[in-house]
Amino acid sequence: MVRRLQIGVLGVLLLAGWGFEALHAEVGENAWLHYAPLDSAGRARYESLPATLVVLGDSAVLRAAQGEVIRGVNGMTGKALRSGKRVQEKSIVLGTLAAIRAVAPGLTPPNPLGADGFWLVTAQIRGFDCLLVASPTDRGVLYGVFALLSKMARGEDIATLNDMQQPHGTIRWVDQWDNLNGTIERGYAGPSIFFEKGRVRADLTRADEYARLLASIGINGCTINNVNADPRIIDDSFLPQLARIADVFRPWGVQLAVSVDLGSPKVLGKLDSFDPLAPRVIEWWRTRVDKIYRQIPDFGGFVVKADSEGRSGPSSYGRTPADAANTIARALKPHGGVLFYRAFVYDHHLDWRNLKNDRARAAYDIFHPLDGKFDDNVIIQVKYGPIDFQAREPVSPLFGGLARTNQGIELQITQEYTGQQRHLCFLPVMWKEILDFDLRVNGDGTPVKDLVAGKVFHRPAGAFVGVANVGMNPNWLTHPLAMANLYGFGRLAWDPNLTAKTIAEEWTRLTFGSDPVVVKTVTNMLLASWHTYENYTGPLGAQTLTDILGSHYGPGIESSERNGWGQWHRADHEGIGMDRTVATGTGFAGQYPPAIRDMYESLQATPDELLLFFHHVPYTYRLHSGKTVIQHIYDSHYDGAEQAADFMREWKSLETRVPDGLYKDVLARLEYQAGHAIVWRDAICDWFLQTSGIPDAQRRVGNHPDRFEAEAMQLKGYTVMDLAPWENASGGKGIECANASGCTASFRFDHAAGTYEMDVQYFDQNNGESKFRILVNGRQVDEWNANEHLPATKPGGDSSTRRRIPTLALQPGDEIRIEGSPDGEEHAPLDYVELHASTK
Ligand code: GCW
Repeated sequence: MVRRLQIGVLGVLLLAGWGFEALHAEVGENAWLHYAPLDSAGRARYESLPATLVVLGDSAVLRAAQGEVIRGVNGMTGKALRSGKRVQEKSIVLGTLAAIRAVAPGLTPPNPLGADGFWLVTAQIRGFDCLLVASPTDRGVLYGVFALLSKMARGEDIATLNDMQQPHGTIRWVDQWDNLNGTIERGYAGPSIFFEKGRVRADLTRADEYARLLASIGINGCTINNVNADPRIIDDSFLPQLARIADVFRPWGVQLAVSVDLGSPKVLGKLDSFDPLAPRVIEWWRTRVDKIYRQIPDFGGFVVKADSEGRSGPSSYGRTPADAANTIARALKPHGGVLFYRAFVYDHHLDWRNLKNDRARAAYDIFHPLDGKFDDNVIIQVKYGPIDFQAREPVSPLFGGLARTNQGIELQITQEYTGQQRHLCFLPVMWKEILDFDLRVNGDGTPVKDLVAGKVFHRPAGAFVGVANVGMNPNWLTHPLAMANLYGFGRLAWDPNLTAKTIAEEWTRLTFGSDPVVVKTVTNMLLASWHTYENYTGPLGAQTLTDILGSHYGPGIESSERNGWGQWHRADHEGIGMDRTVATGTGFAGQYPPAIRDMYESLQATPDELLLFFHHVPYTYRLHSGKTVIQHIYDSHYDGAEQAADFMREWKSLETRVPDGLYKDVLARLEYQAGHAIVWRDAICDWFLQTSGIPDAQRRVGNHPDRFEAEAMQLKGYTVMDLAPWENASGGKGIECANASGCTASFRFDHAAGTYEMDVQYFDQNNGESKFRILVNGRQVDEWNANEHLPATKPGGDSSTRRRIPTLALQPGDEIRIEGSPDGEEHAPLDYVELHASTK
């Protein structure tokens, strides 16, 4: 049946010159769906692609698929496809298997296909060579179309095709944490694409474009509002507005879902209770859900966050999560809806003095005893680790603790704890480690990817959920390279057996074109970036040592200690780490199946990268690597900061190979990251040096011969300030200017004559736009405004920013003067200047 399409090589010469166009791709709204003109070789490869597109059947989804083929082929090859209803010549044919069987009775896929799966095949229909995109469902046809266009955009040969793909799991959703007022919790890319001022936006263009992007990577559902849910989302007045979003999602096969507040029957329904077992409450949910389905017949379901971080929950009535989940699930059941109940339930008022207390235990302690008590349309949504989206955590033991309950994994695309899209951090590398981790539930062979797809325990459902939080920013996630995370989430939800490298290469090709130098460089940067980020932000599984009580962005090492939130690392003068063993600690390790429990229970068997998650050890403890813990902390932070600087160098090698605007945009972000990585490095190294009293064997920590501290300069108007926490400024101090007319800080250069690279470390708050000028012997060499929107209203680790002057000729005795002009609440704050002999 499978035939080779006659793809000719005509026109190679005619088409030369298209390659240049391909260079002008940009990221923007189209993300990885540019369909930029192919280069001459690419166009030649698809020269004899059929000129006719036949769609068998009619539906909104098939029309979207048809439109996409026309758009894609036109964009890439310049050809305008003719549309037809019957195969009367060589054609591209889209249709369900049933429709295809009607025109070509013998044509069946080699293996059975499930819903959403597709078959791309070259075959003859009525004697004509055809390229078929077939699936049991319209949505599968749409997925097949995107797969075909992706192959073309990446220059794959499609002359002979016989490619069957079936998604690993049935439910592949993204969650958005959008608030009705248009803000997004932990969103770093501008306001909501769905809501504005308490209502659904009048213009849903971006929602439509988003659904298209999601469909292109196989995502079939989207929960549009914050899990910290506003009850009004399912109010009568809101339902027609939700229906409008469902209308723009529908052609792309994306089901609409919303997060609901468990207290809704009381807050919205004005009942005297929200007890999930009270008959009037049960009835309230039933009626509410019926109303929703009357307006949105293909509504996907609800997500519930309850008894967590101040949200109301069944515990108020002595009821269990299963009681609450089932009540709502039973209302959804007749309509085919599902209920996601989040396992992120924990007490944030834990007593930190009790060494047996452990937040990591909460999910398993609460949900494992309820295994088997949840209805079949409930899915327990489990964050990948037992704490909270840290850059390094072990996998949640709950994945192994639900055998008679549906479960899904929750991954975080929005980089809450991984640099907030200001730092490059390609997460599929981490996600792969999690998904491939074998929990050995019944002996070997139970990796997380199979548990959460329902394959191990033969569950009716399983799910991959990614918290995306895209916003109105044209690049969706702001940092152009962060889009690789959204792409990678979808690809892994579809096929968790793909490698991170394959995903990185695919995304790079689709986004930047196929220049091998670009593909190799960007892929390498992506693949290195998570380890790099981990290296400079948190050691050996002790979690991201960030400001846990505020922004979750810059360093804040002690903020996690001595409070009820339970993200303790327990570092003191002697050692660091949380003892989570059964033998002497919190017992968390005992929640894993025996083989895994034994590994984590043993100090020797625990892998270095998770050592401090499971054990409290002295700083002098020797790792498998041979290094002591303290030296590892120093080295990894220096390595991480170096690697971040390397990203900049690598990107610079692409200057002539990527579009100029995009080149500059990414370069500026990488420059910022390299500077902020040093802030992280120094904060963590200085803090551990002071706390442990053990010096760095390489004498780097606390020793900065090229640094000129602002507080040691000659100050006019500027005053010295102490920073809290102290480690977030070099030497614990900085300077600030309270004079509206400005201040100066100056010093005499006393190193050897030469050309230098000068870094000015200042604090860029979001409540003012100070101005800085740099003068050498009275001559201005640089000036800038501190106008970034960092999550900070005061000088500290979130606001600390580097300005680099790449080349500066200096002689001993030169006067270097910094003039700072404050603005608003920002007092032109400065930390230090560093001068390195220029390598240029
Ligand atoms: O990590 C925490 C975030 C909260 C979030 C919560 C959750 C939506 O800091 O902003 O709330 O997790 O996942 O529920």
